[in-house]
Amino acid sequence: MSRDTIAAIATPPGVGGVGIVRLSGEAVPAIAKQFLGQLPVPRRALLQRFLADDGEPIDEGLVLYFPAPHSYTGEEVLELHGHGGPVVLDLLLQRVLALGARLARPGEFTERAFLNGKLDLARAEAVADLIEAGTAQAVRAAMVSLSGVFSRRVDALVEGLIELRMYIEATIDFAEEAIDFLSDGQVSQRLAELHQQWFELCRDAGQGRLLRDGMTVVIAGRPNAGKSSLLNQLSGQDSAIVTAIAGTTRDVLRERIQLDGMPLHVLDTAGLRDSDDPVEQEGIRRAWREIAAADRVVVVLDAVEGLGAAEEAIRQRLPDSLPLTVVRNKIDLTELTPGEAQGEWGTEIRVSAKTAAGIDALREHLKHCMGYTGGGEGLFSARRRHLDALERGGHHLQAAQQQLDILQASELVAEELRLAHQCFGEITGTFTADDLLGRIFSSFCIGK
Ligand SMILES: Nc1nc2c(ncn2[C@@H]2O[C@H](COP(=O)(O)OP(=O)(O)O)[C@@H](O)[C@H]2O)c(=O)[nH]1
Ligand SMILES: [Mg+2]
Repeated sequence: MSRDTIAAIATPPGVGGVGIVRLSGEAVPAIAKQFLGQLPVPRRALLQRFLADDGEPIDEGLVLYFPAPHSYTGEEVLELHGHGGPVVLDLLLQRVLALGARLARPGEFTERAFLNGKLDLARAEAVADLIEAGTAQAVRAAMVSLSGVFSRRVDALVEGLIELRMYIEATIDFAEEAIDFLSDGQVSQRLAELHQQWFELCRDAGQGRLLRDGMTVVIAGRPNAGKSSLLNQLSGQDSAIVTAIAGTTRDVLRERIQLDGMPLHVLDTAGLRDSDDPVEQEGIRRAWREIAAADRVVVVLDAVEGLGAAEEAIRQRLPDSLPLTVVRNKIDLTELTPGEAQGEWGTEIRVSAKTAAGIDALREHLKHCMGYTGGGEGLFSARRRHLDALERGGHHLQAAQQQLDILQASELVAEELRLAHQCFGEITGTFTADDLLGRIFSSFCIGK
C-alpha cells in the first residue's frame, strides 16, 4: 500500500536535551539522502549532520533508519535525534517537509502501524493509554495490554465463536439431522463455555477500564454538612474553602485522587438548599447537573443536626439509578464510632472530616462498591469502547442461547453468533468503521 510520507516532532514542545523528528513513508530514503548526504545503515545509531538546502548544517545528532517493514509503522522510518530546542527542531521539520514529507496528524504513526498490521486496535489504544497513564498501576496495565494480553483473550473468544459457528453451519446443510445436532448437548455446552469466557473477560476489562478512567463521585448535601471538609480530607489537600458560613462553596471543585491506583474524580458542590442569592442558585444548579452525570453520589449528613426535611428533599430528587453512599459527618461532636453502620437510610459511613476518623473506612467502601479489587497482577487497561463492544456481543451470545433453547433453529443461532463475532472483532479492529479509527487516533499526541 503506498501512502505519502509523514513527519512530526515526536518530543514534547519546549526545551530539552534531545528533540526527535520522526518520518515514515516511501520517500524516507530519498529524503535521507538529501538531508544527510547518504542513506544511513539500517538500525544503527550514527552521528550525522543534518543539512539545510545550501549544504550548511542545521544541527547534528543521531540518526536511526528502520527499513520497511521492520519498523514501528511497518513503513520506511527515519528518526533524527537533534538538540531539543524549539527553533532547531522546527528548522529540521521544515527542511524534511520541503523535501517532500507532509506534517503528520495526531496518532498517524500508530494509525499506520495498525493499518499495516503491526498492532491490533486494542494494542494501539494501549500505546496512548501508556502515554497518558496517571498512576504506576495504570502504566503497568497499559503495558500488559500493549503486550497483547487483552487482544489474545478477545481472539481466543472469537476463535471459540468461529469454531462453534462452523459446527452449526455445517448442520444447516443437513436439515434432517440438524435438530439432532443441536439437541445432543454439544452446542449448548460450548455456548455455555463461551459465555463463561465472555463473563470473565468483561469482569477483567471492567477493572481495566476503572484503572484507566476512574470514577466520578459527587459530594452533595445541605450547606455546612462538611462537604468541602470531606473533599479536603480525601484529597489530602486544602483545596476547598471551609468556613462556618453556610453557602461558602458555589463553584464545582474537582480533585483527582487515587484509591490503590484507581483514579477517582471527586467533585465538591454547593450546598443544596433554597436560596435567593443568584450566585448560589447557579452553584446549586451546577451541583445538580454534576450529580446527574456522576457514577456515584456521596450525600453528607450532619451527625449533630440529624436528618430533617432538607435531607429528605435531597434524597427525593436523586435519580433512582444513581448509586448512593451516605456519609454521616462530624461524629467527633457525638458519641458515634467511626466506620460502617446502619442508619435511617441504610448503610452509612460515619466519619469526622475534621479528625479524619472513619475516612479510611470511606475509602475502602468506595473501592469496594465500585467493584475495584485492587491492582492485581495481569490487570490490563481497557476502555469504555471495549466494554460497549463486549456488552453488545454478550447480548448476541444470550440470544443465541435462547434460539437454541426455544426454537432449536440452527440458522438463527448461527446468525446471533456471527453478530457476536462482529462485536468482539471491533475491539481488536477486525471489523471497524473508518470514522471510529479517526476518532481513536485523533486523540493521540502528534508524533505518536
Ligand atoms: N466538629 C466538626 N466540624 C466539622 C466537621 N466537618 C466540617 N466541620 C465544620 O463545619 C463547617 C462547614 O464545613 P464545610 O466543609 O465548609 O461544609 P460544606 O458547606 O458542606 O462544604 C466548618 O466550620 C467546618 O469546620 C467535622 O467532622 N467535625
Ligand atoms: Mg462547601
